[in-house]
Amino acid sequence: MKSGFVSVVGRANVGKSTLMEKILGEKISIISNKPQTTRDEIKIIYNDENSQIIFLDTPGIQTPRNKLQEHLLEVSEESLKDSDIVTFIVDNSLSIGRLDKMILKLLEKVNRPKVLLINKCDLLDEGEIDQIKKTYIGLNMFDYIIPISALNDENIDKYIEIIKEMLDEGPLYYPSDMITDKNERFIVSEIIREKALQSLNNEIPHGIFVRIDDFKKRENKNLYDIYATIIVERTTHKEIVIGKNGQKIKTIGMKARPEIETFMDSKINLKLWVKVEKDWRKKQKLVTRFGYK
Ligand code: GDP
Ligand code: K
Ligand code: MG
Repeated sequence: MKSGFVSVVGRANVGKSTLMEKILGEKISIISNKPQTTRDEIKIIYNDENSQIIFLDTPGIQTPRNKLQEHLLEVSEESLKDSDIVTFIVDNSLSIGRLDKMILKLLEKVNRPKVLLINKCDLLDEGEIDQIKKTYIGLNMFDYIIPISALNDENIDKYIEIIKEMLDEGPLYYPSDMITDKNERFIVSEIIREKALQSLNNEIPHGIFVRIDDFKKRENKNLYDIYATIIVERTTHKEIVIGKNGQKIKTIGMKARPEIETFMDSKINLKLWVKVEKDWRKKQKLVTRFGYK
């Protein structure tokens, strides 16, 4: 039995969540066009007859500007140290950008085998892929460099094969039918948060948090009552999330409910509230209370 932990790092929007989703074939992490939607570390567990790979999907690394972002960077560093293999994902950019350089510096300190995935190769021609490959070969840091397209499921099987080859013999760390170590509440809150972000466009950049207040199955019924609160930073934001005549919050609920029903395989009665916690991201105490630590 081969098993072990593989951390997956890369700046926001290179396609980490898309890759994880493809590996599992199910919605586990959150996909969004906006950076920093994956706030918490999520373990994605891949199982087959003779291996178990635990992927650590980390939040997008950004230059820390506030307490929440500082915390995100710490999470990334921690999961690097905890893992047997490190995967660094970049996208189709032809040269190494500022944030990628920052991550490379972080990786230099980590004495683990490293795989580089060049994602979004569907947007590149052969010559461009070679050019990016050469740039990274020049760094002398990676044991393998694999061009992939997470979106089109290209070369992901090759990546899994290489990971299996590199891992040592090990135990079954988690029950083999477990797909993620995050509980249902967390995933439900992520679905609501994703729908809120989609419905709000850029009106409230990143300043929302979804708290599950109640999560109960009705006796003798395939029906859950789920009560959740969308927490915003400002009163003006609260008005935006509620919308004219409550239209916006209604839309968020309508989009989230069918997805939660699919995920839970059950009927859902979803009730949403909106509450202001002033500048919650700046206050470390609240960041901690909301479970980021
Ligand atoms: P993350 O922030 O690293 O988790 O990135 P996401 O998985 O959320 O992806 C960010 C955006 O890139 C989304 O719009 C994805 O659809 C897109 N994307 C991801 N992988 C690919 C790929 O292989 N090719 C292309 N063209 N787009 C991709
Ligand atoms: K994203
Ligand atoms: Mg993500």
